[in-house]
Parts: sequence; C-alpha cells; structure tokens
Amino acid sequence: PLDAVCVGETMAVLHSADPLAAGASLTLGTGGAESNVAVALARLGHTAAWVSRVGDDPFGRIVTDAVSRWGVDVEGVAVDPDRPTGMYVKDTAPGGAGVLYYRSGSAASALSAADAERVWSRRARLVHLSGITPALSARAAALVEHLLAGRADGDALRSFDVNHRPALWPARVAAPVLLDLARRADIVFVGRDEAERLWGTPTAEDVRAVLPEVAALVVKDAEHGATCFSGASAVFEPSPGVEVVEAVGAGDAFAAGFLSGLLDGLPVGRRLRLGHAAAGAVLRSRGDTLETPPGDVAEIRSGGPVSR
Ligand code: KDG
Repeated sequence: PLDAVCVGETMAVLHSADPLAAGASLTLGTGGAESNVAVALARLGHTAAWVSRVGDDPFGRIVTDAVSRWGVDVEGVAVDPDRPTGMYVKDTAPGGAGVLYYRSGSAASALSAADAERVWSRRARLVHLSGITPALSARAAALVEHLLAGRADGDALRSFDVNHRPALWPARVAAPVLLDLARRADIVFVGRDEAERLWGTPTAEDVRAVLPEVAALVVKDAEHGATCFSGASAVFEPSPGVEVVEAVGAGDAFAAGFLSGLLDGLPVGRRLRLGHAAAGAVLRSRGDTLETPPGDVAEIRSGGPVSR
C-alpha cells in the first residue's frame, strides 16, 4: 500500500515578481494545498498519490506532469473534457493584490462522492484532505464528508488541514462546516489565528476544547511554535527562527513533515520538529512546494534532542 493519498484541487499558478501591471511578466507554476502535501511527502521519502480532476487543457497537463515529476502517483487524476483547470495569480510583492483565484467552475470543483472510488483504490495508509475542497462546490463538500465518514479500526487514517480560505467563503459560513469536518478526522492541522477567526478560540487550549475527540490535533502558532494535543497530553515545539521570503505553501509542508514523522512512528516532539523543518524550507523559498528536503531532516529523525 501507499503511505498517503492527498485529495484536492491543484491549479496553474501565475506568479508575478513585481506588482501586477500591464506588460508585467508572469511565471507559470503549479499550486495546490493537497498536492503540495503529496509532493513534500514524496520528497521526504514516502509513497504518495494525488487524486483530483483537471481540465483537458495545457494547464491540466502541466500541473499533472509537475506533480508526477516530483515523485507522486497521479493515476487517480481524472481529466474532465468540459471544464477548465483552475488557476490563480500570486501577486505577493509588497503592494501587490495577494492571491487571486480563477477557479469557479473548474474541473476540480466537480469533484464528488463518485471520485471516492479512485481514492480508496490507492489503498493508502492515510488520506489527507483540506477545508479548501468543501469550499469549491456542494458536491466537492460531499466528497470530503464521504471520505471522513464511518471510520472503522484498520481503515486508513484521515488527516484534515482546516485551511480556511476567506476568498472562497467567509468565516461565518465556513466555521460550522469546517468544525464538523475536523471533528471526524484523526489528525487535524489548524492555525491558532485561523481558529480564532473561525471559532472564536484565542488559545491552543481553547481550540482543543472545541475539538476534544481528535486523536492528534495540531495547533500552529506561526513564529511561536506548534502544539500537538493527543488524549490528555499536549506537546509544544517552538518554531525555529526563519527569514521569510514567501509564506505560501508553508502550512502544507508543515503538515507533510508532521505526517512523515507519524508514518514513521516517531514521537510527537519529533513529528512537530519535522513539520517546522519542512515549513522553514518553504518559507525561505519563493516556491510553494518543498522541492528539496531541508538538511536537518535526518538528524531530527534519528533523534536529536527533543522535548518528548
Ligand atoms: O497552501 C497553499 C495553497 O493556498 C495554494 O497552493 C493555493 O491551494 C491553494 C488554495 O486553494 O488556496
């Protein structure tokens, strides 16, 4: 079996190094939260698949080829002849417009419970999902619900990154949906500020209080550190100081680092340190994807000093 299957939309990315203006040059890349996790897991030495839908267009082929070249199984990516591949523009230079989406009606917005079969056919130990997919359409939301439903012993673990995207749905609409989905997962990732915006929970402990059943709840507090709650225990690992070049994709790399440690059965402190190390590598780069694993991965795995 594969280690992980990651499900969700991946888009063509147009990146502008300077604020957008007529005549600006755009560089074409690939971006999607869940495929970023698959790529990072593959770069960290795991077997990972990505399941999604893309359009029958150059962008669909470009993103699928890119994810595949990074070492991810893309057999579960369906091509939709009737809908385009989604796209986003990263205008993240100072004074820029931030992230602009061109994705409504995209091929991936037609993901539905009918795609679940392609997920299960990958027979992975872990299924990774995010709160972006339920924002794409009602049927994409139904797929996420379906994949999180009815866990039995011995089933694949379900991992869920809350990933609230305010540009897709406002907090007041997203909050109850994301809370309900997170409650059904085994592993949940959420930012402290993100949780506060959604659920009005200012501290990591407050987040735990609204998600008490999750087997591994990871609350990330940006440059301060991250806490993993499991049962009655809470393990905090401070973030290493990082010179941030561009933050997009860092959360995905964090999730992949943590999941890598979990798949390898490492103690919680080391899972968190792998998360920080992987996120740090993406924070220091302009790209969204962990292309080269950071140098300290081997040391963290083999047990440098950790708190637990
Ligand atoms: O986490 C990085 C993602 O935000 C980026 O790749 C774009 O998937 C994306 C999204 O939907 O925001």
